[in-house]
Amino acid sequence: MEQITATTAEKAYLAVVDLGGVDTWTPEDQIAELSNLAETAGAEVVGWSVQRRERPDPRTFIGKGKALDVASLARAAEATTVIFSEELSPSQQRNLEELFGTKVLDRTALILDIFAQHAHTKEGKLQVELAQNQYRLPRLRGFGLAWSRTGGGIGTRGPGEQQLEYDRRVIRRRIQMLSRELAKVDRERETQRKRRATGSVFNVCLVGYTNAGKSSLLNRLTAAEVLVEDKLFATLDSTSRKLVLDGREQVVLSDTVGFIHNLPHDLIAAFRSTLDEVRFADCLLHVVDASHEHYDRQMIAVLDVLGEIEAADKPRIDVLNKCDLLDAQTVETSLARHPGAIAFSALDGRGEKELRRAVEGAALKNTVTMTLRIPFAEGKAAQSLRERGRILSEEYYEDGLIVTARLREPDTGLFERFVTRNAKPGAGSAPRD
Ligand SMILES: Nc1nc2c(ncn2[C@@H]2O[C@H](COP(=O)(O)OP(=O)(O)OP(=O)(O)O)[C@@H](O)[C@H]2O)c(=O)[nH]1
Ligand SMILES: [Mg+2]
Repeated sequence: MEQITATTAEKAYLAVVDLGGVDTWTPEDQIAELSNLAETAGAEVVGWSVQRRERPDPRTFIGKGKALDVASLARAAEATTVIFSEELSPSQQRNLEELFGTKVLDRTALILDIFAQHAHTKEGKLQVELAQNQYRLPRLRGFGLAWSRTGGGIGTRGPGEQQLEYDRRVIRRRIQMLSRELAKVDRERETQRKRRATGSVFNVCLVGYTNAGKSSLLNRLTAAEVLVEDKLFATLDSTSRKLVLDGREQVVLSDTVGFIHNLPHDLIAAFRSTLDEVRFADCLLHVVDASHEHYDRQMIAVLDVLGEIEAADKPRIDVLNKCDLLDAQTVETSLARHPGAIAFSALDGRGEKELRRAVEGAALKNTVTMTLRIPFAEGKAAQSLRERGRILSEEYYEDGLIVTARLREPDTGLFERFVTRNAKPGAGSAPRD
C-alpha cells in the first residue's frame, strides 16, 4: 500500500469527477471533503479540477483528453500525487499513473491510509490491514510491483507472471490469517457483550459523521479521556465508559469510528466487529455537527451506513452538537427541522441536562419496577437481582428481604415468584427533574 506520511508532505492534486445523477453532493462539496481527507492523511493540496462525465471511461475513467489536461495541470502545480474522488479500477489507476508520471490514488486508498495511521489497538490494526489487503489484491499490478521487476512488455509473461502469482498468494494467505485473528477478537468481544447484556446495563452507542464531536461528547458526559482532534477519523477504536445518570441509572456509552458518505465497502466489512457495537446497542446517539454547512446531508450519509449495517431501526436520539458556534435563531430553525433532537455543545455543555434526561428516558423505557420479597434462603436470587436489576430500595425483615428494583423487561420472568405487589412499568417512575 502506498503511504502518505506527514513528514514527506506530498503535494496532492485533486481530480474530482462529477458523475451528475441524483447525488446531492456538488463538486464543491467533494473538493472540500477530498481536501480535508488529503490533509488529514498528511498531504498538501496544490490544486484541483473538476471533470464532468456521465459514464466512466473504462481505460482512464475521465477519458484520455481530460486525463492529459489533468496531467499538465498537476505537473504545473508540481504535484507528486493525483487523488481521484471516485474509486478507480486497477487498470485505470495503472493507465493514469503512466499518463501522469505521478502516483495516483483514489478516495478509498486515501481513507484506508488515514485509518492505517489512526489504528492503535490490535483489533483496529487487524481490521485496517485486512481492508488494505483486500483493496490491494486486485491492484497488485497497479502499484507496479511485478511490473517494474520485468519492465513490462515482451517477456512479462514468464517470471513476471509467476512473481505476480506468488505475490497474490502471499496476500491471500495474509487475508486468511487476518480474518482468523479477527474472528478470535470477535469472539472475545461477543463474550464481553454478553456479560454486559446480562446486567441491567443499558448500552448506548455514539454514531455520527467523522469530526462531528462524538469523542468530545463522550468526554463531557463521562470521565473518559478520548483523543479529540480536528481530524477526520481520529477515533477508530471503540471506547466504552459508564455513564451515571441522576445517580441512579447506569448506562454504558461507547464511542466508535466516524462515518463518511460513500464509506468504502471493504472498510465496512473489515470493521464489522467494531460496528457490531452499533448493531447490538440498545440505543444510538446520533451526534451531528450542526455548524457544518451540509449537516443534513451528513445525517443522511450516517443513516445510509446505519442501513447498511442493519442498525437503522434502533431507537435513536439526534444530538445537534457545536451549537456554541450558532446563533439562537439558527439553532431554533435546526430544531424545527429535526423534531426531538437536542441542541447541545460538547464545548460549553449546553443541552447536557436535557441529553442526560433523554438517555435516561430511553433507558427506562423497557424496564419494569417490581417489589419483591426474597427469603434469605434464596441468596442466589438476591445476588442475581443485584446483578441484573437496579435496586431502588431495600428493607430487611426476619427471614428475608423486601426489595424494590427496576428490571429490564426480559429479566422480569426470573423473579416473578417473589413479587409482592403489582409490577408497574418503568415509564411510570419517570426521571426526577
Ligand atoms: N466549537 C465546538 N467544537 C467542538 C464541539 N465538539 C467537538 N468540537 C471539535 O470538533 C473536532 C472533532 O471533535 P471529535 O470529538 O474528535 O469528533 P469525533 O466525532 O470523535 O471525530 P472522529 O473520531 O474523527 O470521527 C475537535 O476539534 C473538537 O474540539 C462543540 O460542541 N463545539
Ligand atoms: Mg472521535
